[in-house]
Amino acid sequence: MKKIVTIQDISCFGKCSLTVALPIISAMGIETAVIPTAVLSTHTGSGFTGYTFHDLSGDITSISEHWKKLGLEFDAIYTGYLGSDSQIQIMSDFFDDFGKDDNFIVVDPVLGDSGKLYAGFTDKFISEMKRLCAKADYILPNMTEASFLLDIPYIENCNEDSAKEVLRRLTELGCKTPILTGVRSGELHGAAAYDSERNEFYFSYSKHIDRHLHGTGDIFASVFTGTVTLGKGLQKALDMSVKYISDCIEVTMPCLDEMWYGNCFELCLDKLIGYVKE
Ligand code: PXL
Repeated sequence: MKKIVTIQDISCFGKCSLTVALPIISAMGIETAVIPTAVLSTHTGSGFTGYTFHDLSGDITSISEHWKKLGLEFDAIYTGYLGSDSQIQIMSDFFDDFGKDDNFIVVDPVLGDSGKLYAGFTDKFISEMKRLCAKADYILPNMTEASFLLDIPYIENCNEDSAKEVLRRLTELGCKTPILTGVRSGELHGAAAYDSERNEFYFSYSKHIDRHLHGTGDIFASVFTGTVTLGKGLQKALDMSVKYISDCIEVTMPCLDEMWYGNCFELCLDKLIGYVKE
């Protein structure tokens, strides 16, 4: 069995980060080890106020020390939401300890959405995140995150030409294969990737639905990491992630009143399992 370790927070309620990554990667038939970076009562996105935040930085280091003694190895290391500047340094050390020639690192540089930073993030955090991106094989920013990583204005409707330009600039951070989500082509919405070693661009789209659903980026990153871990290649990884996101949005739209804080991703896990078998 393939084995991924994913390192991000547990938002106890709100369907994002570990409560999304764990079921999705497991459904893809991949063993999922986790290191929780923090425990929050809810996610910090719009709609929730007064959330609790318990930092687990000390535990990350002791878990990693124990794993080193056990000699554990992973096919992929995938980080998501990180809670502080120092956690980024801890991740960087973790990459040094567990990164190998035959595994790969995915950094989802969770910073914000819809042109805005998430609560609590600072300029220092952004510059630390840039340094973490340099150590990754794949980074998966949305347009908001790309604009903060590159110090460029947020592009509301990013077309293919702009996406190519943003992707080229993202490689200057030091990551050879950046992926940009939230790319638009006419009535379509999707993602683009750039393999800078081959100088090739990849695109994948589905129907655009004009509604932001929280946790979508975490679903994308989980499916993408799982698909690459299964050895299916970059185009297939984009296609499966975009298709599954579209399935999730479609099942969530009829129950938005109840489901304003996340996606009903559980209702279409069967489709994802089908895509893995294709
Ligand atoms: O979905 C990204 C995410 C993960 N974890 C926490 C968040 C967010 C986005 O707001 O607040 C705690």
